[in-house]
Order: sequence, then C-alpha cells, then structure tokens
Amino acid sequence: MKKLLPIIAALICGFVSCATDSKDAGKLVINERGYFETRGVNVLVYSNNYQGVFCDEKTAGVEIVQRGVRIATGGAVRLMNTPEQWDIYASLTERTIDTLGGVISCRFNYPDYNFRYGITVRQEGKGFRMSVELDDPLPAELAGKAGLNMEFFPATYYGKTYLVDGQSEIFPRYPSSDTEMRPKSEKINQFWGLSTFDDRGRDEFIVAKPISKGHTIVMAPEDESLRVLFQSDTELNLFDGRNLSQNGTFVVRSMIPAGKKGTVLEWYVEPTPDAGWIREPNIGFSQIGYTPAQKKVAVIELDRNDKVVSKAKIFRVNADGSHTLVLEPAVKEWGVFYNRYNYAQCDFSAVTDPGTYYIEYNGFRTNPFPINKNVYDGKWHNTMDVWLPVQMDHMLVNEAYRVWHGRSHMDDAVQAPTNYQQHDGYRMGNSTNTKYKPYEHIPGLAVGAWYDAGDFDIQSGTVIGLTNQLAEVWDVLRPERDETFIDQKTQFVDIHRPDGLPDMIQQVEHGALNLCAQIENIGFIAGGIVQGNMHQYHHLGDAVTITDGYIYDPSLKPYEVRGNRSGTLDDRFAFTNNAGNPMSNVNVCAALAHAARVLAPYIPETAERCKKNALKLWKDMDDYQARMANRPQQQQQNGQRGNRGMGGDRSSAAIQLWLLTGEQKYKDMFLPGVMRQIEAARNAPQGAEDNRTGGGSAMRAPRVNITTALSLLPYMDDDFKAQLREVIPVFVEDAKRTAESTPYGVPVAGGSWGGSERVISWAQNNYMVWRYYPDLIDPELVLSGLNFIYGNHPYSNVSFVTAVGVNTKKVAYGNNRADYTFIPGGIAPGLVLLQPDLLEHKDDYPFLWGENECCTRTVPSYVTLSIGAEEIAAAINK
Ligand SMILES: [Ca+2]
Ligand SMILES: [Ca+2]
Ligand SMILES: [Ca+2]
Repeated sequence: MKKLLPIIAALICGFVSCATDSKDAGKLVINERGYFETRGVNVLVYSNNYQGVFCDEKTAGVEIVQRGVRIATGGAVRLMNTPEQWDIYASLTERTIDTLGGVISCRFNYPDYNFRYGITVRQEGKGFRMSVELDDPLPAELAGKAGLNMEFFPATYYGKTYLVDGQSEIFPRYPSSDTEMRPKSEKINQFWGLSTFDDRGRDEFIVAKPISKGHTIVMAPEDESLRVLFQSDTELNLFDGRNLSQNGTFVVRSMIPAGKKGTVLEWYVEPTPDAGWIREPNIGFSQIGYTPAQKKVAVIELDRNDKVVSKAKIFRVNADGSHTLVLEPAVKEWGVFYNRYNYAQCDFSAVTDPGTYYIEYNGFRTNPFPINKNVYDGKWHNTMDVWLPVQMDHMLVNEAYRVWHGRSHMDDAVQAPTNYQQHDGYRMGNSTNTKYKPYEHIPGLAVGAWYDAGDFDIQSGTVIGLTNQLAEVWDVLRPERDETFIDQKTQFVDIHRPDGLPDMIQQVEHGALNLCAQIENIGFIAGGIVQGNMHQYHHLGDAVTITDGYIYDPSLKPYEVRGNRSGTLDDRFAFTNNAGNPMSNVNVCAALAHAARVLAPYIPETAERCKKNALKLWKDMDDYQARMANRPQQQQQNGQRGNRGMGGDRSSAAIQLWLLTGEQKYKDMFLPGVMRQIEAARNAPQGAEDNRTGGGSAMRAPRVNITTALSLLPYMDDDFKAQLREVIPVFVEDAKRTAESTPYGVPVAGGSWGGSERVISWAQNNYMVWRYYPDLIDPELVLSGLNFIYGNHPYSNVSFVTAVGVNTKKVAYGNNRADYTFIPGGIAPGLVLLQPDLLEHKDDYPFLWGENECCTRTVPSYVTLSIGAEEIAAAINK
C-alpha cells in the first residue's frame, strides 16, 4: 500500500492515544495474551513451539514482530551454527509467565544429551535481556556446539546494512561466505538419523563460518521497522544459513561457554519501539476488480490504536490521467477479530460505471482495479494452462523458449524395503505385499501423475483425488479449452499450443495413466512413490535431476552406469504397506470409473483400461466382502470395523460405476447413503454462534453437507430433486451464518496451514447450490469467496492466486521453491495463525509452506469456482 500523505498519519497521532508523554513509552509489557508488547514491537517467547512433524518450520522459539511484521524467529539454544529444517531442537518442558514482573521463563531438555537448561526473557530498558541458565555444566560433547541463536528472514534485510562494533557492512543478497568441512563423527545427528547432505560417501559435513563477529550487532540501523540491537559480553557471531540450505536465515549466535553453571550467557536485545506508531490500514479488496452489478465491500484491517474514519473515498482514474471522486461510502466498524486488529467494512456497491478505480481511506490509497462485467473471465487459465502442466511428472514441460523441467523419474520405481520408516511418514512392515523383492525395479511406473505440491513425490491420494475431481469439473462445466499440447507417447508437454484435445480431458488421462500402471504392475495403488533419501526429498531445481534416470542395479557400484542401469540407489521407493484390504480401493475405483466415462469419447483406449481396472477393483471388494460374510461372527465384526476405517462405504465407487454402466445394482448400493445425507441436512443444528476469536463455525467442517447429493442431481428423478430442494434453505442458512461470523463474509480459518482451500471449497459448494437453485441462494456467497482469495483478506491485500489480479503474489512455490518467484496460476494456502493472534502471510520468504506452498489438489475447486463466477457474473450483469 502506498502512503499518500505521511503527514496525515502524523496528524492522526495528535488525537489518538499515542502515549508519547509516558516515561514508560517503549517499554515492553506482557499483555493478556502472554507475550511482550509495546507500540510497534511484540516479542513472543515460545508462544509457538516446534511441531515435530516437519521439524523446524521457522515459526517457533523467541520471535520478534516489529511494525506488524515477524522479522525474527528461532530464538533458542541450538546445536549448530545455522540450523536446517531437520536439525534437532530441544523440547520445551516448562513455561512460566510473570506478567507483573515482566519475565517469561522457559525450561528445556535435549534428551539425546541429557542437556537441561533454562532461557529467561526479562523486560529491560527499551528491549529485553535474554539469558541462558545451566544447572550443570554443558555436556562435554556439546562444547563448541551449543549456542544461543536468533534467526532473521534474509529477504526482509536485502538492501540493508548492519553494524558490528560500529563497523558498517551490507547484508549479502546471495550467500558466498566461507565454509569448512568437518568429519562426520563430529556431527550432531539430525532427526531420526537423517542426512540432508549428500556427502558422496566421504563421511563429512559442512559447517558455515561466521560472516561477522563482535560484541554489538545492529541489524539495519537505518530502518526503524527492521532495526534490532544485540549486545553481549560473550562474542556475537553473524552467520548466513543459506550456505547449507536455501531456506536458511541470517543467524545471530553466541556459544555457551564450557565448564560453567548458573547464568552462563546473556544478550541485551533492543528492538525499535515507536510510541506513536500506528499500523497502516490494510484495505482489503479484490485485485481482479468487480462487476458492475455485484456487491463491493472492502474490509479495512485497523490497528487497535487507530480510530475508524467514518467515510472512505472512491476515485475513478480517467483517460487523461486525472482522478474523479465518485463516491464517499460510509465505513462501518465490524469489531475485533482474532484479537489483534479491529475491522471495518466499506460498501461501495453504488459504483457501477465501468472504469478504473481506487479506494482511499484516511489518506491511504490502494492500487487501481477495474470495474467491468468481464473481470471474472478466464481467471482460471493460468492455473490450467501453466500451473498444472508444470506439475506434471514423467513429462518434459516446455513453454515457448523455456523448459520448466525435463522428463523426471524415468527410473520409477523400486519396491520399498521391508521394516523401513521413511522421513515423510511412509513405512513398511514385514512384507512387501507384492511379487517384488526389496529394492527390485517395478516396471511400467514411469508415466502420469503430478508433483503434489512443492516437493516431487507422488502422493497417491493426491493423484486419485485430482483424477476424480478434474473429471467432476468436466462433468459439471465441460471446459473445452485447449491451450496445451500433451503427448504421452514422447512424454512431452508444450504450453500455449493447442493440440485438438481439451486440456481437462488430457489431465484426467494423466492421472488415470499412473493409477492404471500401478494397478497393472503392483496390483493396487501404493501409498506413495517417494524419495528414499532425505537429500533427494529436499531437492530444489529441475526434477529431472533428482534421480539419475537409470534403473537401479545392485550389481553395479554407486555412481557406476551401464546401459540404462546404475548402481546408485536413487530411484523412488514404492511404499506398498497399504495392501491387504481391497476396501481401501474405493476411491481409486471411483476415480477410474469416472475417468473411463469422461475419456471414452476422446481417448477410448485409455478409457477402456480405466473401466477394466475399475471393475477389477470392484470385484476384489465383492470377493473380500463375501469372504468376510462367511467368517465366524467375531472375525466378521473385526473385519467390519476394519472396513469402516478403510472406507468400507462403497458409495463413491458405486455412483461412478452406475453412471458408467447404468446397472441398477450400483444405484441400489449408494442411494440409501445419499438419502441419509439429505436427511442429516434436514436435521442439521441451527442457531447463531460467535466467531470473533476464530473459534466458531469457520474452523469446523460444514454442518450441512449435501455435496454428493448435489453432484448427483442431474442424473436423478423428480422426487429426488424435490427432496433435495427442501433442504437447500437449511444449507443456505448455514452458509449465511458462516459469512456473518467474520468481517470478510467467508470462513476465515487460522491454523498451521493457510485457509485458502477452506474458503474456496465453501464458495464452491455455494456455487453448486446456485447452479441448480439460483432462486434460493444469494450469488454473493460465491463471489465473496473469490474476492477473499483475490485480496480482500487480513495481513495484506495481495492476490493469493499467482499472476491473477493487479497486485499478486511475488513468491509462492510449486516445484520452484528456491527461486523467490512463482509459477503462474498457483493458489497459495494463504494465512497461517501464529499463536496467539497473528494471521500471517509472508511474501518475501517462500519457504513457509503453510503460507506459500501451492498444492495441485486445490486446482479442481478453484477452477470450478472461477468458471462458476464467470456464469454468475454473466447472469447478474445482463
Ligand atoms: Ca509431498
Ligand atoms: Ca490440449
Ligand atoms: Ca536411478
């Protein structure tokens, strides 16, 4: 947001409680939410802890939020200079808050080393004192390894300087500082004995050396929003963690002295408070603009020390560059949400003339945006034309002069070994459950599927779901767009090049080919086809280089190549521990039957394969249930329990097989369940609820679920339609309640993974209702979901869909995590809740996956919603 008149902000401070006259101005005070606060600065002391699942997520420890932006994280005792994601951290055993005394104390333990210690953070001066306390001297093996760290996000400090004992230096934009090699015997083991480093058999590891050292370090003294001072009697070191991993940070670090107890190390840390600071209003609006007829509500996120100004201004930008004030809409206070900020709504729906506009609120103006009846048109094209093709595995993906990646994983895959636990949660038991021996090559798997997100593994659940849902998009909307050339024979994709086949159909086939290959060669769908080595899993760069492309041959030495075989065990592992219960194949059966139906007119040979495999899986389920029915009762009960856990409800597959074959036996199987869904909707709980702290309906699954019933509607009789119609008002009431429970009119959900998907699927469900019952639901309940995704949301007003809108994401990743850039059409997860109250969405640090990792699984809902909005816009702007 551009500051129009800085002088206005200064004037406002004159009549808002800026507390400049108090002698305590700038002093950190512990607030009722358990963290240190003063104007312009928050210091969080383990409000967020390390989660374990993904290890160090760069959202834990002692953290500094300055001017509303989290600039520092990872304040903790760590055992390496520049901790990587899978480096170990201590467990927090105790946290006590002395609100009046201004002290937060924590106790920790590194159980592997029986190393117990405390960290105390105490208010002092304009900052805080942070000390490390030891009951016993440092364990000998941690001498020279344990130190107090605090990490700073690198891109936030690009173009800034720092002072070390008064000497001025520049923060490096790219790492090129010194490192040294040490023998592996000195290395602190990473989590679960993993290694992020491919040492090529040399038993060594890399240690980053400091880029600066001294007793006083000032980060960005020239910029009060970034300035932080460190002082210590113990030497302070500054490291650049990006030498070891691209998601590394700038690390301030002091080593814990050996042989000492008590308070062994102290830092005085001084952030930069500002007693007069008020955060600039975040004026949320849709970055793609609005159609003339729709509702237009900008949501303004305000500092709690700010006051709500009663009117905003809407300006039109004229052809000659002049600006015309066209409306002064009222601004209505909504209230506090998620505790941190106050919210207000500004309805400027009265502006309907097509043109370029911007919003001005209290002297702050937004970037321009269009009002036009076509603003929703084609907003899914980047996603289908570019994003999804770039995520295609086993293909070379070309775009004009550029190759996004080569034909990856052509050596897929080896049988995962028995009794094996992999770093990403996959495991194997006593048996392979297949005809293959451990590490044996499984033929035929180097085809189809997508990288599921920012990593390069095949998560079968994603392939199954995406195949089914893309086929559903085809069923409902039939988008015949053809802008991608996809040749499965030569495994070549060319973007912006029509080839005579609808791209949606070809993407359905791309999923189905992988599913068919797994069933035909493994016998079922493996849980995942995933990298066996950690140093492959964190791969950044062209996926064609994760493996060597040669089939693994244990008779050769590592790195030795003969013909199409090599002795390097880098082929992905097929995890087949999930075999056994055929009922686990219900969704695969559904996806293949669905694919068979939509592919038949276009690619009949693949359609036929899909049908054959779907029917095989169905028969496997029949046989299994017949076997179970013949067992003694106790075993039957055990089996039924197992069935439920494994998706024993065969409805999803029965629906698709009915649509594929028309056979009544399938309909008999799913119809009772669907009628129960309608019945449950009829009896759904009613009543209002309070969602102001984010704990209400927005966080929960929808209470009225009629998704399956709606998807069946076009194929059912009038009686079914009448019954479903009766419960639509219940669904609509629930959607309205959700909308009213947040200032943005959509289910804003703050968790450790961003809430974009939640909003998209909520709006998508509303669209499906509008599609069939346009008289029963307000289409604004559809458009508001997209408006949120496109910028009408907390923290900033950037569009979460990369390259869609005026101001859009600068960094978000699919398989381009290292690059501080984006793949067009990716849908960012959005807002993560940093406990206790900061909804965060960083746009200068791609590596926070909960905020910036775009997933392929979001594509079908987003595309449906986007095409749905095109229809709504056309209907309401007639
Ligand atoms: Ca994955
Ligand atoms: Ca095509
Ligand atoms: Ca290989």
